[in-house]
Amino acid sequence: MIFEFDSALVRLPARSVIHGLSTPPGPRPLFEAIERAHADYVRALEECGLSVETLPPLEQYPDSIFVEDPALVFGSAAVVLRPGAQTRLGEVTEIEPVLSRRFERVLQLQTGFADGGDMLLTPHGMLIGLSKRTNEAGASELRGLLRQLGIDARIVNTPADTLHLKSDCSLIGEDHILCTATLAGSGLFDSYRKLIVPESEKRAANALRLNDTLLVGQEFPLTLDLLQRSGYTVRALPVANIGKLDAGLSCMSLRWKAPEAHHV
Ligand code: CIR
Repeated sequence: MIFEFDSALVRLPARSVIHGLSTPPGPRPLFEAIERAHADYVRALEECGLSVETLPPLEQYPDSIFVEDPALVFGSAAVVLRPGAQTRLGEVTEIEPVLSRRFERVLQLQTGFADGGDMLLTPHGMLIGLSKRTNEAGASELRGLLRQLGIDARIVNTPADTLHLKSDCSLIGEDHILCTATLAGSGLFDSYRKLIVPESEKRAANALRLNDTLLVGQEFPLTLDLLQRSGYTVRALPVANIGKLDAGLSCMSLRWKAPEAHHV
């Protein structure tokens, strides 16, 4: 089942996180606030039933707390990506040995660029969003790698004013998408039921479903209310400071369900 998870990797924020990328450059977040938000996030993952491994901070990579971007993980396989921001490409060298220890099979993107934030796994396969960070070369090579893992992928467009595809949408049920009005109008999710976030809460579209719980930014009361009234079990978490770095809840972990052990 697409929402079943029992394991996650996270990386502690480095002090340099306050210099992470943001477009346009806006007010800087506070380190202590990010540290607290990260601790709340890890606790939430654990309370959702995930066993969390915490990687050490990397001062030389301010955005390395956002571990979702340099890799994709599945039950027994992982794909090391090539983040499209120049200051983030080196994160690949840091995450690769970690994944090689944990996953039977690790594939590696060799050309172009692709960020994990542009990858939305659905029951019908992976959507790969072309964006400022994910280009045609990276997307098409990635589609081939995913095919080797038995996963179909479709290359789609990310709205122009958005960092990543998943900044604007999250799969919250097997056929249910939480998304911005722009993405709802794009036709991409015409075969899904859609819950559209209010214009004043666009960043609420990046939510994270883990098992039966939906993690949602606590700064988005209208969206929280809509989700609760739709019957979701919601847990609100602070995102104001990571939001200053264009990030949301999916960005701070890699999540998977470990394959069943084979007994003989
Ligand atoms: C960046 O611009 O790369 C970071 N400041 C934010 C990355 C957010 N990651 C994500 O949405 N998956």
